[in-house]
Amino acid sequence: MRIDILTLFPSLFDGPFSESMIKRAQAAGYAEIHLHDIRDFSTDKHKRVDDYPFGGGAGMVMMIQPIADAIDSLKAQRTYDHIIYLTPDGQTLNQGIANHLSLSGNIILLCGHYKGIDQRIREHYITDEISIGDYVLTGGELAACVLVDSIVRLIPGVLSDEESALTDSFQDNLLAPPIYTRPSDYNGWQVPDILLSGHEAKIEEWRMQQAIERTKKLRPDLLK
Ligand code: 6GU
Repeated sequence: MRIDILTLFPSLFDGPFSESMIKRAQAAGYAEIHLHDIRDFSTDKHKRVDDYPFGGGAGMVMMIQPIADAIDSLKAQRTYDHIIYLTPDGQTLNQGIANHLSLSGNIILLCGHYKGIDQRIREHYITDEISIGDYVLTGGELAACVLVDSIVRLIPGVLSDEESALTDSFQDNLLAPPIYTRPSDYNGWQVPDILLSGHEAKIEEWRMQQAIERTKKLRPDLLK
């Protein structure tokens, strides 16, 4: 999968994309992530990318030209399955959306800043609008990192243990059961006996019960 990210702050992505799973996914060729500085596309002599809102009001608005030219230049090179705008008023990200997007070939992520982007970009270019939750971030960059992480780990082959994405919390609308590792007794804190029993079927049944109980208690909304 190829992911093109349009942002005013490309260096915000340096850390998250250069460690762990996303780093490995890129090195192994499963994901290609390209960062583009929106400011590079500004035709303004001062490289301005924002302007005052028509009608007045607080905050600046990201203007059409640099964003439109950036998206046009990408679309001239390949076709995109999704052109996604990260915005707090988008659809809230969930595992189903991540699963769906992980099947894409090429996607563009557009990160907004200031008060947001000119509405006409949303109307004429954007195919999906995604939020990562009901709170406000300074810009779409951190949200884009979250979205990329949630998608890339689902690309077949990226996770070392192919099983593990299947047993994630939320994959079946259930929270994951508790997990333990050695020692089985830590100063009197015991691992549940069933996990030491070697009874695979019983262990699976226990895990499913635990998952259902935890979900009922902590996230009953998932069971509806
Ligand atoms: Cl995608 N962007 C911003 N600026 N804030 C957010 C968000 C996105 N998702 C939740 N809060």
